Formats: sequence, structure tokens, C-alpha cells
Amino acid sequence: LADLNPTVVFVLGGPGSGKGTQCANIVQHFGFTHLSAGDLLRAEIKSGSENGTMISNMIKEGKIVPSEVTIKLLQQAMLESGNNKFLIDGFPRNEENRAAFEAVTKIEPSFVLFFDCSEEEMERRLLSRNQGREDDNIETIRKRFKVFLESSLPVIEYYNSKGKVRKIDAGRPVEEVYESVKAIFAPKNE
Ligand code: UP5
Ligand code: MG
Repeated sequence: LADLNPTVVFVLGGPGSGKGTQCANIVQHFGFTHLSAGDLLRAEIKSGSENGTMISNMIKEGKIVPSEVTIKLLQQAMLESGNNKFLIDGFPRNEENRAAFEAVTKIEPSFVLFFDCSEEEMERRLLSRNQGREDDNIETIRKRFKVFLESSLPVIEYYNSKGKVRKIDAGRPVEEVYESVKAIFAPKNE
């Protein structure tokens, strides 16, 4: 995988901050392949894999699935894509995810897109999503927020200290957020 010399952008932000929505836009204009770690884990449950029950239980509790499981799914999807530009959405979620991905794949992200949004707004969005996600109920949402603050924000802090974070005010309407996103991906004319 490292031989492909892939371009990787980590797309991070709290539950409901709009990672998936904005990634779909970026894919259309900038030729990336979108890999949502959460979507890959949900597909793994559906496929009837032996890890399915464990993954399902962890998602219902808002807990972070062991790195080796998620990294294997990401590596597989990257290889199968035939592309070498990836938006990795919703991963790494803790320090251990980050270190393990780096150690296993030898890939460093070009930068980290961070969707910054208030909990009130994220909660509103998740409760009105209505797509049947097992974790879109108020009990699990509260757990997801807690895990985000305690485990995922430190990863963003780590990349921030390396000057790699591009922070976006994600509390605005979808089109406005995308204008800011586009400015980050568009090639600079000196
Ligand atoms: N919406 C989006 N943008 C909007 C805007 N600007 N204004 C108004 N509405 C907006 O958006 C959520 C909803 O808001 C949608 O209805 C959308 O239309 C609307 P979405 O783009 O889906 O937000 P996103 O940030 O992708 O929210 P998501 O719920 O997917 O985030 P999570 O980080 O919680 O979910 P994820 O799928 O990444 O992970 C789920 C679980 O999987 C985790 O809790 C964890 O248990 C597990 N997991 C791992 O263990 N390891 C991993 O590496 C990844 C996941
Ligand atoms: Mg998502």
C-alpha cells in the first residue's frame, strides 16, 4: 500500500458534524475516494463476518472498535479502489488508532480536515437523520459525544501541534460549509 504513495486526508469532527455529507461533495470535484470507517464497519456487520456481533455491540455503545479491525477494512478498501487519493472519514478516533495506522501502513496524512460544530447542533442533526442507525438515539448520542471529547479531540490536538489541521466552522448550512472546504482543496493560484 505504501508503494502506491497515496494521498490521505483524515476527515474528523464530532458525530453529526457533517463529515459524510461534505466528503460526498469533495469526491465529486476533486477525484478522491471516500472511505468512511463507520460505513466500512457497518458493512462488515451486514456481511455476517465473525466480528459482526462485537462491532455491532461497540457501535451501540459508542465505543471505538479495536484498531486492527478498522485498519484492515481501510487497507482492503484502499487497495480495491484502484485510486491513490483518499478521504478517510471518522478515523483515527483515538491515539491508539492513529499510532497503529501509521505503524501498519507507513502513511502520514497530508492534512486533517476538522469539522467544528456545537453539540446542540450535532444533536439536532443526528436526532432528525432518520436513517435507521442503531446509534442515533439520545442515550448513544451522549456516549458518542463523550468519547469524541475524551479520545478523538486529542488526536486533532496532536495533528494541530504539527500544523496539519484545517479547521472549518461546520455549524453553517451545507453549501456554506462546502465553500470553505473547496477553498482548502482547490489548487492555489500563487
Ligand atoms: N447535515 C450534514 N451537514 C449539515 C449542515 N451543514 N446543516 C444541516 N444539516 C446537516 O450528517 C449528519 C446529519 O446532519 C445528516 O442527516 C445530514 O444530512 C445533516 P453526516 O454528514 O452524516 O455527519 P457525520 O459527521 O458523518 O455523522 P456520523 O453520525 O456519521 O458521525 P460519527 O462520527 O458519529 O459516525 P461514524 O459512522 O463515523 O461512526 C459510528 C460509530 O462507529 C462510532 O461511534 C464507533 O462506535 C464506530 N467507529 C469505530 O469504532 N472506529 C472508527 O474508526 C469509526 C467508527
Ligand atoms: Mg458519517
